[in-house]
Amino acid sequence: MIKTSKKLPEDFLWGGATADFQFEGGFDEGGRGILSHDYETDGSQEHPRHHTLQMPDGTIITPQSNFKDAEDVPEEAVPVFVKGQYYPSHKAVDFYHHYKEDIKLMAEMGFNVYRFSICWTRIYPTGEEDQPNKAGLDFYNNVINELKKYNMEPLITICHDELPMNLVLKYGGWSSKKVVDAYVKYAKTLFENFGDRCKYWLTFNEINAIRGFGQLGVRKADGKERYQADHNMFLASAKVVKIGHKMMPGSKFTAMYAMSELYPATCKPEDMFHHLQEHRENWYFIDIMARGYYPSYAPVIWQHHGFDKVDMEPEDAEILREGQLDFVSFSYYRSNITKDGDPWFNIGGEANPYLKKTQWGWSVDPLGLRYCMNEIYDRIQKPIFIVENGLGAVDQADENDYVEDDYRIEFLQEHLSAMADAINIDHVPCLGYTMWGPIDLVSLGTGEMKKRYGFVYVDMDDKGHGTLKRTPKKSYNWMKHIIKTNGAAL
Ligand code: BGP
Repeated sequence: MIKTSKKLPEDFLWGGATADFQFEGGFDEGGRGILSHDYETDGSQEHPRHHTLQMPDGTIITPQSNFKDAEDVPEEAVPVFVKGQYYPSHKAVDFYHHYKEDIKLMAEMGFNVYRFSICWTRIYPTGEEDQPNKAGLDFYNNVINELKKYNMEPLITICHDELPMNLVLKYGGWSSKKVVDAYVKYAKTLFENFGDRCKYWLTFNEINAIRGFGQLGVRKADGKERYQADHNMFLASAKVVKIGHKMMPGSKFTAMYAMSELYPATCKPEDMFHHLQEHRENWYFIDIMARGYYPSYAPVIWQHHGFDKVDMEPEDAEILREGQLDFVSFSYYRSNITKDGDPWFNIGGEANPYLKKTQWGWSVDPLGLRYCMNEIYDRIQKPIFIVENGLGAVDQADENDYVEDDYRIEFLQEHLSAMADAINIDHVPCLGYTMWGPIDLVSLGTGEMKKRYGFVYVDMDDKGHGTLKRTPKKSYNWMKHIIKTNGAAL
């Protein structure tokens, strides 16, 4: 068989992706306001949200010890900081003070794109000020200028699962149209200040996957409340896309979806049909935002979640139509399985007997990446962009902080090859690839440092101790070579 070339198109964008609260630190510097993520206190995944809370009489309560589920938390409890407790988002790996060094490391690897999120509360500390915070604008201006120095294209996530805490406490997050207005004002400020140098914009991270923080800030949203909040986010995104196109001719917009590829457990027709329905839980978001209207199957989903319809204003359809995305971006870490008779939500990838698993039980499925690239493009017919992918692993550093991460090289080799096949053999137009966490950062799911993704090791532990020294891993030079050959060496 002839070996198909893995060489990618000349203008392919190679890079990495980060989120502000997992990377920046400096949480109380430069006038930054309090963010919903600042209250996440531990790595327990058993409880939807991990805030330490305070009752109006001053009593401190913690969801971990007092409540089975976020719904059981009294409405009047508000999140508080507890002195001496370590909060990962406060320090993270301190990109705030290391951005020059970090961007240089990325540039030396050959990156020509860097996806990062802007921290909403650095720009508007409460979300409600009339004027933006100058120190916040200065910080991101410096970051963008530094990227431009190395000819790296910024890909900006406007909102990565976060909200200014003030908007959470005052309005209940995305349940309120006030938050839509606050987001539009915030995005316009970004376009005014950075639009001359930034072409690629991403309105929301993993919009189909967020619950709680991302929508309501401190409480898990479900049923109609959740879908109503999603509707407000769709409107917010569409409004901003329209404004952005006008303010920045040639700008390109996307939103980002969590795309675990889904497989039916068997070829039993009932499993297949169940798979179709469950798959639509993801398509719902992509279809609405990329095609600009609610799909015909939407009522099936609503009814499944216990309500008849999402409330909409007469003008909403037009807003969605005018604010369609230019390309579709997604994260891909694993595949999962659906099965008739199991709850609506899919069962984990660990159930797939054909696949290896990561240390966190995530299935390793490179062909699933090629499959979903094809699937998205077949459906939407707009270019795609893989904006997150990678292997979270426990890295063992030697006395010089050097990590021989052959397992990461193997993971990337397989996934990048699958991506190249989707582009070269299947003719899927793909703008680029940004590996998640190119420099080690705090894990979103576990809140820990020990789950690392990077090409660069950062000396920092789960409790916030470490020198923050950056040391390239073995995968750093491997990736550098792949980028240098534009994929041909895969
Ligand atoms: C995605 C998020 C990222 C990120 C990544 C890896 O869902 O957009 O913020 O952290 O997943 O997940 P984790 O950190 O849990 O391994």
